[in-house]
Amino acid sequence: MQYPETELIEILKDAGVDFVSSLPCEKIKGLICLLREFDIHVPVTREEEGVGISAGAALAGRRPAMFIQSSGVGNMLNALLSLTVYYRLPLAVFVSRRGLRGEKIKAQIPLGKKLTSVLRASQLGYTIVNSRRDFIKIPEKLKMVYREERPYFFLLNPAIWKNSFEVTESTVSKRPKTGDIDRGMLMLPRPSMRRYEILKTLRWYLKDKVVVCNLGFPSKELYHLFHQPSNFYMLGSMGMATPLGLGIALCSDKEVVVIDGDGSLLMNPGTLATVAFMRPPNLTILAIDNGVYGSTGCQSTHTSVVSNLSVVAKGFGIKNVRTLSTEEDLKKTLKRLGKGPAFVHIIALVGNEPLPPVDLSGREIKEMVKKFISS
Ligand SMILES: Cc1ncc(C[n+]2csc(CCOP(=O)(O)OP(=O)(O)O)c2C)c(N)n1
Repeated sequence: MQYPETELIEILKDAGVDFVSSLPCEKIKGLICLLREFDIHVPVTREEEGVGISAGAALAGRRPAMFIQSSGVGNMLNALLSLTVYYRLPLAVFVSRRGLRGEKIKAQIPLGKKLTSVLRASQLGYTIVNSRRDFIKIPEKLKMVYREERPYFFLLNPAIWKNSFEVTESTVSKRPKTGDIDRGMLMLPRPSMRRYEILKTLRWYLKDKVVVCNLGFPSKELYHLFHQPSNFYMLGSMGMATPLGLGIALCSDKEVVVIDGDGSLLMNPGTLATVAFMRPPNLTILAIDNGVYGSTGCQSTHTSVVSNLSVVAKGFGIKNVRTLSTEEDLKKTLKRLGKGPAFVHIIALVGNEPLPPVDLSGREIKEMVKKFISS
């Protein structure tokens, strides 16, 4: 029997979709894997960016579609209304719906629950696709998108993908396993540790500091390895770990360490310019760069192929930038890091430690960290 993913891709191809962009959600990792079948597939760094790129593609005569998580609808709204709607451009947006009943990640609920209200308030049309049987509704609506030149949403229930194929790390990650990594003229050291091993090494360094940790597996791993009341676990809000850490550092004398990821930094890289501009001496960013979106199926990020975050941080004006990949270098560097703001770029292997979610509520995390900051 055909997989739901292949069936959906065929519907899109039949409708003449010839330009796709995406930002992964764990629930649609199989679907994202198949997007390479399209003429052009652009993996974007932020959903809003995808709206702009799709608008350009539409101007050049293409039929664009996007694949994102429902949280990303929040990121794209302004561009969608002021660009796609205002200029009357077509865009089909396939949304992996989160925050429904049974959602394990509670931070998905506030926007997830309001998603249809947000779309209605913005006068954006949508079709709810709860099961594979609902695929029958899609072709007509797709025709309408390209005929009437307007955006339209397809809200995909996670239950659709129950009988999907397995996606493994090796099918999606592009980072070479051996040898130094060549990014044009810029060599990066060969990775030797996964995020989990890196976090293990950091125990002594993180102790009694405010630690803001990236969402998904990074927070699960930190919670499991080294929970302390000064750890702020991001449970959602991709791209907000460094801004949150910056805000704390600017308003407190505590040492603040952000554990961020390449995917999340690429979603909101401008924050590194703000860090450089504000120059908080008590802020250190540990950028664990495994070259993938680790928490959503290990799809490659641009750092695994072309982009170098050390150069980005320097270019934005951060002076104290270190690049490393071994346990020994990590320990040595952190012992003599000097004044912040500092950006420690740690090149890492792909891989997550299978662990349960952080079992603290947002409110518990807030109270715990607030108390520590004011102590
Ligand atoms: C706006 C938005 N889009 C997509 C997601 C889905 N998502 C959750 S974690 C994640 C990957 C984060 O990757 P990275 O920062 O590189 O960290 P890693 O897990 O690789 O350590 C993605 C894409 C999300 N939470 N929010």
